[in-house]
Amino acid sequence: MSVPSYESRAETHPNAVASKLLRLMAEKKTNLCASLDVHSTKELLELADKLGPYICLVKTHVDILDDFTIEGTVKPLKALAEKHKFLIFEDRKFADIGNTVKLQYSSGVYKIVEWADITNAHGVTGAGIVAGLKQAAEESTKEPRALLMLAELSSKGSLAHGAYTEGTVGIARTDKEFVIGFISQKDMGGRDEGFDWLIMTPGVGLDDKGDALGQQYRSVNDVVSTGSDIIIVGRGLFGKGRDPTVEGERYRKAGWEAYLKRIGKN
Ligand code: 5BU
Repeated sequence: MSVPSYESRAETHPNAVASKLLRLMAEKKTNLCASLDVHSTKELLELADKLGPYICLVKTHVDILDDFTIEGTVKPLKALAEKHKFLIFEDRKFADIGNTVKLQYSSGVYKIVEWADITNAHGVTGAGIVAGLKQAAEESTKEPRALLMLAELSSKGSLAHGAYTEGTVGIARTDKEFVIGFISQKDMGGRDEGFDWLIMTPGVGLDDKGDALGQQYRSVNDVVSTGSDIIIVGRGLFGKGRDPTVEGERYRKAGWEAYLKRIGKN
């Protein structure tokens, strides 16, 4: 079964972040998200600048940074996002009751809601997590915001499968506008019910099979053929002394060719 193109999905998606993302993916011919897990703002910004032309999205874990500040980290990262046309996804993995995640999303040191186009949440605490995060977004910023639910994980022995995954998909159904899709390893359906969920997939690597701490890598072709819309790659782009410019173009090309095959244009 062929799948609609990114362009056509951009036209009809109910969430402005998802539309913008799908549009810039089509323009830049990339479905690559760079996962930049580094210790310093300097490394983060250097990687974002080098990888910028090849990516649609930068994924951050800002609590890894030793020197995070809004002025020093977020402002220049936002400027790079403008320069290269990519969006920002803070991989915060919220997992608490609605009232707590509302506070965690909007306050503290990171104030994620003020700068991250996209963030994500576990379904373990129930649908209140979506409502809490959405309230924070509505009360804190005029910018559009979007949420991904964590339906499946890439790591060995993950408990997120079967009934848990189905339950998480059920939570996503509670808000068609704010929840734009899933972190998962495969398509989660929904199209016949009018949902256009974006599937973003971590655990992607062309050279390694995994790491010593349970990460498992699948190839670009493999994840796109099972329904991934956006491939999330971290160490494959810059680990082990790799050149991010070379690897950025390599993963971009592999992701784009796999996408063309999936939509039946290749
Ligand atoms: P890597 O360097 O490509 O292994 O980094 C993968 C990133 O994706 C890293 O930031 C993880 O926190 C994130 N991740 C993951 O690897 N697997 C998952 O199932 C989820 C997130 Br959810």
